[in-house]
Amino acid sequence: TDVPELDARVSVCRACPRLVRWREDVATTGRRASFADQPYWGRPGPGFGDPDAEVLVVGLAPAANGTNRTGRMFTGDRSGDWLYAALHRGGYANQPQSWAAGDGLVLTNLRIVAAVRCAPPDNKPTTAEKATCAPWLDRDLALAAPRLRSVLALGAIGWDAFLGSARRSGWVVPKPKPKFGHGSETVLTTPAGREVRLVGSYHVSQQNTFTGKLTEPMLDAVVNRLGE
Ligand code: DU
Ligand code: SF4
Repeated sequence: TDVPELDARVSVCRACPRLVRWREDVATTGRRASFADQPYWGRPGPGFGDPDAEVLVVGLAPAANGTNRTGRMFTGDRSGDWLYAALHRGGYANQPQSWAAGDGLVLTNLRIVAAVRCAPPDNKPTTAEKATCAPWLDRDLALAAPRLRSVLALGAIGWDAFLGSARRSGWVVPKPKPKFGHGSETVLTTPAGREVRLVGSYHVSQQNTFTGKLTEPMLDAVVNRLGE
């Protein structure tokens, strides 16, 4: 399997009945009024970015009217406005905004994936759904591992998902389990002996950015750690 094939395969996954129903309900009868005239993707969000990336970003899950509408990670929602602006400032994105597929956005040396690939009700996947989706992250990790240098985990769910994936994949993970926080860092070792830096960031969701819990300088600081 290569990265494009993995993205194609995850795009048609139907393993979680509750999430399949939700993603399709939102896409058909549940569209946000301002997007009512648009087609919705209504499927899992595949990874997005540079298939040969040395940097991986691990998000939570697609937003119902964001990725679940546009089919691209963090595209067409407020979270994405923050994330892509920061990636542009950090030199990973050729433009600061992400409107929709076909907008010309190109990521260099960075790929974005998520802990759960289908939009969950209230942005809250269940424990069982996180476990069911984890093998997709494992496959991303396996494909990225030979080149991977650093990982940015957005929120505790992204952090835990990545650590779980690394452990299942035979990586050396520090004990006790590294604690998530904004700016938390730990170093993991792949089975081939490569060191990979994991950096934590508060999630770019509106509940953090609107309240000032996450500021642009805070986000820039963690993005800057990824290339060091
Ligand atoms: O506020 P919002 O941009 O509509 O995002 C809602 C929710 O989904 C928030 O918790 C961030 C998360 N999210 C994500 O993890 N990955 C994405 O691609 C888009 C949003
Ligand atoms: Fe498949 Fe993951 Fe979506 Fe569940 S959340 S249906 S495992 S892609």
